[in-house]
Amino acid sequence: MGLRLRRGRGVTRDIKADYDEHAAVVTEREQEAAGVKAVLVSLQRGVKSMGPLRTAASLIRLNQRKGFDCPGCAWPEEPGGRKFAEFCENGAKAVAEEATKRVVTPEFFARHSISDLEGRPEYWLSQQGRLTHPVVLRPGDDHYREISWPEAFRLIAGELRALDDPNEAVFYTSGRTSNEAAFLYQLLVRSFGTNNLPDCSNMCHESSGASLVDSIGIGKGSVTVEDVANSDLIVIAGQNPGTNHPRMLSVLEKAKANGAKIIAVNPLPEAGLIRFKDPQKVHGVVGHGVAVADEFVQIRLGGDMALFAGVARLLLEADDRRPGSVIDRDFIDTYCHGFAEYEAQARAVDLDTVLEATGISRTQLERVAAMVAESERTVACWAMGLTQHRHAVAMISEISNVLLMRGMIGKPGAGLCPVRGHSNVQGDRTMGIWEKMPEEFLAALDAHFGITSPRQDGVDTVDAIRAMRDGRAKVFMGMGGNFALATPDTAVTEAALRACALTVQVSTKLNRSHVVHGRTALILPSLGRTDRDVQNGVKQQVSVEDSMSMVHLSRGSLHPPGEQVRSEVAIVCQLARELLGPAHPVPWERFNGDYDTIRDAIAAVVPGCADYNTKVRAADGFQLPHGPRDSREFPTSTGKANFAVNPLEWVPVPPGRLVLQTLRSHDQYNTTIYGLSDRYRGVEGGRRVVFVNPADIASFGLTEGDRVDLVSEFTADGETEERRAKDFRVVPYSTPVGNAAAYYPETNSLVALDHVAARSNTPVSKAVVIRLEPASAPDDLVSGAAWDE
Ligand SMILES: Nc1nc2c(c(=O)[nH]1)N[C@H]1C(S)=C(S)[C@@H](COP(=O)(O)OP(=O)(O)OC[C@H]3O[C@@H](n4cnc5c(=O)[nH]c(N)nc54)[C@H](O)[C@@H]3O)O[C@H]1N2
Ligand SMILES: Nc1nc2c(c(=O)[nH]1)N[C@H]1C(S)=C(S)[C@@H](COP(=O)(O)OP(=O)(O)OC[C@H]3O[C@@H](n4cnc5c(=O)[nH]c(N)nc54)[C@H](O)[C@@H]3O)O[C@H]1N2
Ligand SMILES: [Mo]
Repeated sequence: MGLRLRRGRGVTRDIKADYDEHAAVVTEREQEAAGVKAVLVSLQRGVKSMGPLRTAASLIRLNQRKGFDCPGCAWPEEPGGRKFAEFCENGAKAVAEEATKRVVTPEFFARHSISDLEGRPEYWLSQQGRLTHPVVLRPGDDHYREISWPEAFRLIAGELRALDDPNEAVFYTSGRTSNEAAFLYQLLVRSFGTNNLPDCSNMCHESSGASLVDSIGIGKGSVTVEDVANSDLIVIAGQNPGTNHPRMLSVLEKAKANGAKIIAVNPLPEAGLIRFKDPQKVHGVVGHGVAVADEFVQIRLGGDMALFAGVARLLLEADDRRPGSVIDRDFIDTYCHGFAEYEAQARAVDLDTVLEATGISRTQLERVAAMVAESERTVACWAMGLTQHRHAVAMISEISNVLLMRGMIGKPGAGLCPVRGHSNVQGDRTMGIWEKMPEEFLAALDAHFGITSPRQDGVDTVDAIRAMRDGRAKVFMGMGGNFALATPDTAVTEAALRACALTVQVSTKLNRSHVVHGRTALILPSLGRTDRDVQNGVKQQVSVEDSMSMVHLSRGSLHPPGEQVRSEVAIVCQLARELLGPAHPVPWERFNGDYDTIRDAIAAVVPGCADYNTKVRAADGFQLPHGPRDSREFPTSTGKANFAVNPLEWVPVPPGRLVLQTLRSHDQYNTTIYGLSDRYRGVEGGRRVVFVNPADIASFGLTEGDRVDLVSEFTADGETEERRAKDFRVVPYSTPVGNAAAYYPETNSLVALDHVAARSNTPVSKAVVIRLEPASAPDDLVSGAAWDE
């Protein structure tokens, strides 16, 4: 088998295996991210779905000061003079997906019954185009049919009023919703009488929030883009920026040009971490790109807590040798709480355990510790590779511990940087989309509007599924997103949604959540980020917050896909009016007609948003206050930054088993599959692949290209449950022995609903114990059987 392995820099492939029909072809994997090819791919995709004029009109305005915010990721735009093309290949794909000229009309639903749509893969569903009309599926009917907006609102209000208790309804939000729509949506839900506001964040950075609130008192990152660019050491753990945050690569390149070193901590040698070509720079186009990572730590899944605990011990020992050279005692004495206890634990960390948990060598551990010790300005970035573990919250706290020891919070060029996913997921939280908003927020909301918000905590995503499964919740409404497919335990979630009396999806595109429906189901078509939003004859703008707490305006400019498509703000206001009646104290009509009035209310209620309308109109918007970052003030229970003391946890691999992570390919946006090309990993034409270390393939008696079922094993209360995902192709890959990887959402069915992170309740999507069995019949509803470009 012509497979060459090079440790540290990943696998170099010279295999070209031609698999049969519904399959993936493994080609040369690309070692460099971005570059000219990325620009070409984005233009091709744009012209294919939008046509040349819409492509030019949209990409010119993407992330520009007078344009719209990219619906891709939450990485900030660079302040000051923005570059002409402030977007990336995957941002352009996200725009092409939304701005497509294809449409899904009532005639489409007349042609395609639910039974027909149920058999269609997710990829096919999303390719049908933008939703243009509100449609309803009545009990017993097999087709969605057109319904007028007023009738749709009456139907929802009727079902909601018929509930015994407002807590029998669940109101989900995905992270693309604007600040204005999010603020009004939570206001509607709380006016109705429940805090049941689960969101995608529950499956995403909830662990970061839970950890950071305890450590530094605020659940948001403590750095700006300038800090990252001016740091001298950047740790990137559990994140694949080349695919998921490509614009971050230009900032990393800038930091490197300023002399920064980069440590990449990842089980996989991801292309963006190894090399990057900035298409905006000539040398990026013609040269060989910049080697991003100076140190690639190929860690075992879930080993990061041990890595940072090991580093902490080595830092303390280095400081013993040269007192005062490593540990920032002034910072610790002035600003921190709990160091003595933490120090005692860190000194006792067993380094052999660290090497076993991480799978790295003693010399590499020492190199990493030395880099951390020598740095004067350290930034630590992370994403789903850390948040979706059972011990995610403690793992992230261990990173904060190391940065606190070195005084790296609230100092230019240094700090904590959870890199958010959805473009406005952070803003939605700021606006009150959370099942347990603090009393301060609820009290301000009540005082401003004269309502009484409920005080009982609501359900998060996992608890919402349990509530629907057990008949405690009967109405589901989704403000964007794809609840059926993004959540864990697909069979359980689907049954839970089907048990509802009513499911309502506010969506731009068709997805699985429209097919997996309650007794009655509604699809309400909404405008997206790129669309022009006109109310009362006046063009409206919305605002969003990025991963670094910068708030700014976004103005869509494209012609909407149909006359009937309404903005999320309008949908919320009109539903509220119907549900809550004309006597309700909130001025819903006024909000609907002029978004400036919503921003005035946000200014009165949301902390840090005073004078919102003015500040958000500044050229680059404004930055929300952040005590630790701005003035080393830590609003925690102790009033200081807290060292966290947690028992060391990691993820051992049971004999004969693999630990599987579920992750994104280069050609998808969460559950939306753009295409079947995971270019950087060298997989083309299919998605049902499982990446396995060649030594494991050999030890299981398998060979490359074999077809297997993935059978997950989850043990709770002494009982082991099994779940099966059928027919995956084995691909040899540079992943640690015992660790495997496969794509989300094809593998969500393997994640047990009860397998969640301690304290954040986030599904454990990055450590699923599986065994491989010979493949049974295929069962592929996500990516489809064949790829016919
Ligand atoms: N194009 C595109 N952009 C996106 C998205 C998309 O789907 N497509 N999704 C958006 C969203 S909502 C989010 S949250 C982000 C997600 O951004 P990422 O977090 O980058 O997404 P994943 O694909 O889940 O990748 C997880 C990475 O962590 C590594 N990893 C897994 N387990 C571990 C571990 O235990 N330790 C360490 N150190 N590393 C580990 C994996 O190998 C992989 O590189 O991207 C956002 N941007
Ligand atoms: N196994 C596994 N599961 C995971 C993850 C993982 O890594 N592994 N990652 C988790 C993470 S990080 C996240 S964030 C969640 C994502 O969960 P979601 O946010 O629920 O899922 P998306 O796939 O992003 O939602 C896509 C749908 O949103 C709708 N949409 C797009 N834009 C708009 C808009 O502007 N307005 C409205 N109203 N609708 C819009 C479209 O109809 C589209 O079909 O999945 C989680 N699930
Ligand atoms: Mo996410």
